[in-house]
Amino acid sequence: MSNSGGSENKAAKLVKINKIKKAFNRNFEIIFASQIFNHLHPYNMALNCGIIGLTNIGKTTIFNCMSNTKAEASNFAFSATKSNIGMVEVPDNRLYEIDKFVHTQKIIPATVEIVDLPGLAKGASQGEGVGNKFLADIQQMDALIHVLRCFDDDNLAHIEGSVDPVRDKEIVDLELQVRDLDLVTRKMQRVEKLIKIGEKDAKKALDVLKIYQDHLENFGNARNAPVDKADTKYVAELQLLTDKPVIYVCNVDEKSALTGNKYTEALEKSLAGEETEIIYIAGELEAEIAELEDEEDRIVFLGDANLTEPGVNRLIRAAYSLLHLQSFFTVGPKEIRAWTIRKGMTAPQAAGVIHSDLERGFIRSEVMKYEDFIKYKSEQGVKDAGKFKIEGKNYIVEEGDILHIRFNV
Ligand SMILES: Nc1nc2c(ncn2[C@@H]2O[C@H](COP(=O)(O)OP(=O)(O)O)[C@@H](O)[C@H]2O)c(=O)[nH]1
Ligand SMILES: [Mg+2]
Repeated sequence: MSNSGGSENKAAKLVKINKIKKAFNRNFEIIFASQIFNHLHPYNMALNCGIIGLTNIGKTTIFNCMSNTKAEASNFAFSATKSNIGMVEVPDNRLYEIDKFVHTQKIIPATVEIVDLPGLAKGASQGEGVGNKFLADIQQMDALIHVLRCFDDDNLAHIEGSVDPVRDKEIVDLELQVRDLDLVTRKMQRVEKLIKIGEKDAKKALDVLKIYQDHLENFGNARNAPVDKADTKYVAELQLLTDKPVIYVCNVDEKSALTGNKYTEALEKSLAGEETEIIYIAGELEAEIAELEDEEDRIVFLGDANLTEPGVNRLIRAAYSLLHLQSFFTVGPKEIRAWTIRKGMTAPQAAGVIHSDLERGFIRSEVMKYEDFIKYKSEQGVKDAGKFKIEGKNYIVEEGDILHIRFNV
């Protein structure tokens, strides 16, 4: 990862970090019972994705486009002190494709929870704005959408005085890194005591924690720390903020919706080598389009920007996938519905998402692949082609499976 660390020497960096650390006279080790419950409960799909970024860069604007709710977008620093929460429908054309052959009464898409968090300014950790609450709120998120301002607008002041997404990202990251560093350092102190009393895994734990400590001190995010996957278990319970999966969203001007611009280029360069997703969204344009009542008007406006669908649709799907969620379908004359499961769930577990009775009394599952259903146009067609499968308790459900659960209670 590229950051300002390259030009500063380590001593100067530490002074900077220690200065900020002093401002952190708080105990961050609050563990949210509800979140632990969420992660332990296998069928609770109430995972959420939080929108983070500096203040005044278009977070609420983009949230409103995603959720079609009307949270207040305003250009006052620190105006938003509470989060907006929306259950957002996951756009999925396949539901409508299936409907062409089944003609149902109701189409029900999957949903994912998106949270528009209050904005952050540099030094928020030192009492400005809503910094402390910001960090506590991020703690509760399962994944992050980091929005960056990549548009010019002379009428809209930037809180740092100029448009520079790379700098903005580093400002936000630093706040999170300082808090993570604090947690890692405290854990190291605890582990050192365990080494003294001869606990057998403690030495290894300390070595791994040291890698995280060095990495964070060098402005790295925990998710990119150079440790083996198996060793990430030593920090798992800390729920580090910079370890959460992230998507970057460049809020661009209308002209750059498809191609990006000099700002998105700079950001991409700084992220080179990181496995991450970057999505361009023309926030203001999409907000205007979302206001239009008429579907055809929307298509015309999107077409003018060379878009075939709103950028937020791509963003919602990316967030869904970032949370390791996927959909299976149930299809009938009353409803065609997308259900949310975690990747890797078995057929009975997936059935349990519909209703616990279906899991308890699970006998078997009839499975059609979405592509086969579209190709052969009906259940009978799929059967005739020999593609209709009967699967038992151990079947791992795949993305886009059309399931019919046979059960008996
Ligand atoms: N020119 C321009 N202005 C935008 C864009 N996105 C948001 N804004 C404006 O920026 C201001 C702050 O937006 P808001 O969504 O409240 O930012 P937040 O503080 O990050 O939630 C509002 O006046 C928006 O109308 C954009 O893409 N282009
Ligand atoms: Mg806002």
